[in-house]
Amino acid sequence: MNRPNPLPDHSRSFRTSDRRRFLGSLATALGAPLVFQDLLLKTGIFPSALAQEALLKGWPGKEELRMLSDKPLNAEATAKLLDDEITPYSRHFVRNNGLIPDRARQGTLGDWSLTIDGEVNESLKFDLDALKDTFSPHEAALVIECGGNGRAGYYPKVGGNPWTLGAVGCARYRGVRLKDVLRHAGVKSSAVYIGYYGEDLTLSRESGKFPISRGVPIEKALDENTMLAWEMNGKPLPAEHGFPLRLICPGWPGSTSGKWLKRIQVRDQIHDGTKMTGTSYRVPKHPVAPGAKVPTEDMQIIQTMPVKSIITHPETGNSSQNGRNVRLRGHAWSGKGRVARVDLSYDFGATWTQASLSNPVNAFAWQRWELGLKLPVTGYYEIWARATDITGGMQPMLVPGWNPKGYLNNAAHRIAVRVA
Ligand SMILES: Nc1nc2c(c(=O)[nH]1)N[C@H]1C(S)=C(S)[C@@H](COP(=O)(O)O)O[C@H]1N2
Ligand SMILES: [Mo]
Repeated sequence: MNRPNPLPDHSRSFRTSDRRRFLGSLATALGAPLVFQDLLLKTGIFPSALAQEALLKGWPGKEELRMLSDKPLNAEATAKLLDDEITPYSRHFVRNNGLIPDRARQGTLGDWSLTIDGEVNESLKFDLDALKDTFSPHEAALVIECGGNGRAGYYPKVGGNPWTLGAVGCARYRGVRLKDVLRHAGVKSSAVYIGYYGEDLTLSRESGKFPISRGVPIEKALDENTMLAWEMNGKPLPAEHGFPLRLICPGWPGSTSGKWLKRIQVRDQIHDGTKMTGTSYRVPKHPVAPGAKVPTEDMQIIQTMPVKSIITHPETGNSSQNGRNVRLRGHAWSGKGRVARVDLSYDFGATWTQASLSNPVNAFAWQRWELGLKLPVTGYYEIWARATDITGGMQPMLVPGWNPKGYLNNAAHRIAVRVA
């Protein structure tokens, strides 16, 4: 049986700063090396005094995030940190499968180029200036959400990073449309899929191996919202997010948005790169019992991400500042297109009130929702938010269908509020 998603859970608000203080005092009490019991903190280079130090301080520039591991770097936001319309760099989650390339760390282009090859009339190579000069610029605010966001809610537990709800962000990107670049090379009628190749190294630095190499069907690659980006929030793409160039396939699992891009291969068959096969980014074709072993041939590639929303204010566990009047806000998004409505409940789903919902600034940006609720009496409340998209897709209240890798948990977000 699936259990309800764990929540108004106050251990969730056990913040990085608290953990640091706790670990700090523990380290002082026991002396290094400290053996971590905390499953949420795992690292490739542990135990070592330096690594402990790095973890306790947080990732430079992203100290507010909850760090799941530092090698590879994996870090997520809390709901409160996602309150901005446009997620700043410091609050945007990071999901790496391998090591950040030296070129990105140094922020120097050197001999970098992007190759387009495969099922095209002419293979092409661009440096960054050539990309900027050849195609018209494209700018958009786009949600990137990891397919495993919410994984920690599945029971029985599944392997992989235990993301809660912060492996999502909506930043503003500048670059070019992928379709313009592909059309320039001339897409052959044999093209069915693209595969990306990045410059990141596997954890063991094996040459010729890629930590991840995924892609999308050619129709998605040619969609007007799919882009190659060299800027995030008005600055060159940061090291962690794919400097100098990344792919963004909005509405699809974050894993399709290749970072540190070097090559896009246009293919006459589905891509077979690292993490395209087996159980990676795949879910059962038919519903399975929790904990079931699913044969590979019964798994299918995840396409669009489901409708979802988050309550970014107030923070769970807080007391209302305004007596029985509580102002709530957050964001909603869907890989299927626009969100049509967001409803909130303070009585465990017995009644619902529709929130006001703004239009997205562009396709695949998240949408702000807001609602003022007057709670009937003082006391403790759970507040639930549930989004519905234009296809009629609606968030489930409980954790949806279990799957072997714990993808696509779009259960409604619930917070606790105390009214004095
Ligand atoms: N080259 C490369 N691209 C990658 C990855 C990676 O490890 N290497 N991780 C993918 C995954 S699983 C996700 S969810 C997104 C995360 O993007 P972000 O770190 O900018 O938030 O990048 C994707 N692109
Ligand atoms: Mo991901």
